[in-house]
Amino acid sequence: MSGLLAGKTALILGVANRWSIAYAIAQAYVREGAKVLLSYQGERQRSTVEELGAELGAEKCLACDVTKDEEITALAERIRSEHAKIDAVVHSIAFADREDLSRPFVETSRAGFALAHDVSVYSLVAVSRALAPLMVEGGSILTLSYLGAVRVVRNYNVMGVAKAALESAVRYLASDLGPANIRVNAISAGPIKTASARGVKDFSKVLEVVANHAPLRRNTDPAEVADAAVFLASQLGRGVTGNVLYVDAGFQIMGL
Ligand code: 1JT
Repeated sequence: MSGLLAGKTALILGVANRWSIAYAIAQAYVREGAKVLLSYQGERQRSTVEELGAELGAEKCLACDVTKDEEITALAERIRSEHAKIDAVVHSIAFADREDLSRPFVETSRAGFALAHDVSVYSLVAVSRALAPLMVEGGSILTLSYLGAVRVVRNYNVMGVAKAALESAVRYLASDLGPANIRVNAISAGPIKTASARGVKDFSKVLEVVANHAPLRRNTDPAEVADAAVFLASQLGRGVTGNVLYVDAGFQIMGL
């Protein structure tokens, strides 16, 4: 077996269920020969993620609520003592209050703004700081973004502002960690019907518009996001850092 990620250990944060983008990435990383570690948020998610991990062929599941510094430190310590090093981290985590994704953006509360940024942006900074010292042979840190970071997308609201901060954080982290040969990138995926997207007002209309206008005339499949994530974590991506790679059937290029 000589997959693109053979000999590498990867931590994937953000598997919630079979439809998660992180789940598709974990599948692809296992397929390419990586040893995959999954994190789950709390006891409530534990059994679900353990089941999914077993099904995937993940090595183990570790608890980590990314809003708690001590849990991030404990996660890094466990990986250090049990695996010594890590080669790739995938951050596929975001959260905002439901009401903030439907009311006008101008109505965003201070608390709703802070929550979205804490979970969706600061967590990348904290996880990168804790795990970079374990990337002793260099490494790849990857996060997930969306077009709402750079364009106004109706209802995306505070998440768009958070994703803009996330994409900027990718650049600053890439600059800080580049000398240690740690690359930091984002994939900006087209809209995908995950649990997060479920309940978003008019989400099926968003999918329909994209399928009708994207150059490839279809929506984005989580498996093609996962294959791009393999590229970025592998030797093939060695020259790419600080970048946002669109995996969106081309939708982002269209004007009128
Ligand atoms: C969150 C949610 C982050 C949904 C998300 C997200 N990133 C992408 N989506 C899907 C989406 C949502 C909207 C959209 C396009 C895609 C839910 C809450 C947690 C954070 O607008 C056209 C609104």
